[in-house]
Amino acid sequence: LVTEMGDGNNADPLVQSMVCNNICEAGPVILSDYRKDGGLRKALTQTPEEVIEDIKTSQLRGRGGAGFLTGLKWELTRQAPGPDKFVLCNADEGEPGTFKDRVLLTERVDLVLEGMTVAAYAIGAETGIIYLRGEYSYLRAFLEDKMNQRRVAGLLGNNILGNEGFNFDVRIQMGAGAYVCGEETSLISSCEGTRGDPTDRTPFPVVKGYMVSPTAVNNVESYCCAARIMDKGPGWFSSIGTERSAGTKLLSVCGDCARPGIYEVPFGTKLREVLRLAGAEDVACVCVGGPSGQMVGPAQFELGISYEELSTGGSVMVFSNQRDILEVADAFMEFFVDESCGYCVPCRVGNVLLKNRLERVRKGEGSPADLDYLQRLGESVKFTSRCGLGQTSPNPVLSTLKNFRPVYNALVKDNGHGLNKSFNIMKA
Ligand code: L3W
Repeated sequence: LVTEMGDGNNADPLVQSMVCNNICEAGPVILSDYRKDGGLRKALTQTPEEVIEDIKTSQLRGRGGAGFLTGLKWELTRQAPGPDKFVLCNADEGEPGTFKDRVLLTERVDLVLEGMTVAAYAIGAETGIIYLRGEYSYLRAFLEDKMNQRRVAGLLGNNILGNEGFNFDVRIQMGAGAYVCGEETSLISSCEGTRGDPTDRTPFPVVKGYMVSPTAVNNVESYCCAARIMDKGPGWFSSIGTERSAGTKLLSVCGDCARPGIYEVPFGTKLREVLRLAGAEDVACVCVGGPSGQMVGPAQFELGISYEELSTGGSVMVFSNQRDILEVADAFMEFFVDESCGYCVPCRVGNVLLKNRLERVRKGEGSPADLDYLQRLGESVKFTSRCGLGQTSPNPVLSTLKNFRPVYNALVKDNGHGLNKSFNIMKA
């Protein structure tokens, strides 16, 4: 079951000098053996429209957590007017607990670049950008080396694989450590050389993205899936998983478990099964999807990993019975306070207020009215923030209020039931 150091075959000295990639369970789509560039070669025998149709038929959805249909995204980008189109790879893997893209960029870099090249052919782009998380700067030389190898092999550059007029190359744009740059509009701003601030949508990047041109932004794993779909066929892919979540999902499992690492599981796999694979026992809470996801308890362990039940960009953090769940939620709120870009009031101010009130409850100084306050404020921040960061940052509070209510109730039970106590101005 468990293999260590990736697929065990990586003799590249650059790889060996890098972080250990503990691939624990290999699934059929991404971590199994694959025919290198088989998907690209097949795509080039088809028209771009047929490639898009295949990706649509496969029902591939975004692997970064949002789950938009990839084929539809590519179609909209192709159809949007503009002389230049761009393929962006979101490798700004900043969600705490997520490290599956790092492994793909080390162990399956050809698959990532193959998928980007398929996307370029489909939408009609000549330029691709990998937006690489600042903390992954150690990967840069390795990736540049791989891209050079592909140029020599005719897999990047002009007239790719002898296809007259199909020109595509990729550059790396380094991130600088800001979590918000994983949000696609911030990522685009950063690629353009400006501060990595989010911008308003609409228009979506498919119409006006990088350099105000039609741009397909996809997650690292989405590109890997696209390459495999072209090789093995859309029907093969959609036969795996559930009706609304086709294919497999890479999970990075960490925390209180015996076998942390990367697992590729078919969508629909129950969380309980993931915990069993990872050797997690006496689990009180699992944070599925990182701090911006959901903190769930044993009552939710029978739910499946899927867009319809437990959605995650990859992060699965395990917390045993020995942990203080609200301390974890508090730490996550601190993360969001720190990472908010500060542009919009709900996110800049709301997260601080949420954290302060949560701390009061944790100290045993809160009342039941504080729980209502946390709920209402959390919902306000979620629905009024400008970008994905603020729209998900209250989740540690909201999901623990929902799934760990007895923990909160025990903390506030002796502290009055009205506004009087929670409205103590000295403590506000
Ligand atoms: C045209 C419509 N486009 C939705 C687009 C829209 C949306 C995107 C989601 O990653 C995302 C990531 C970050 N017409 C549209 C439309 N769209 N309705 O589709 O695409 P998807 O599902 O492929 O994205 P994803 O790969 O699942 C999630 C944001 O969420 N995010 C996540 C960060 C992720 C990383 C990472 O992958 N390394 O850090 C944080 O905020 O924007 O695009 O965004 O453009 N009717």
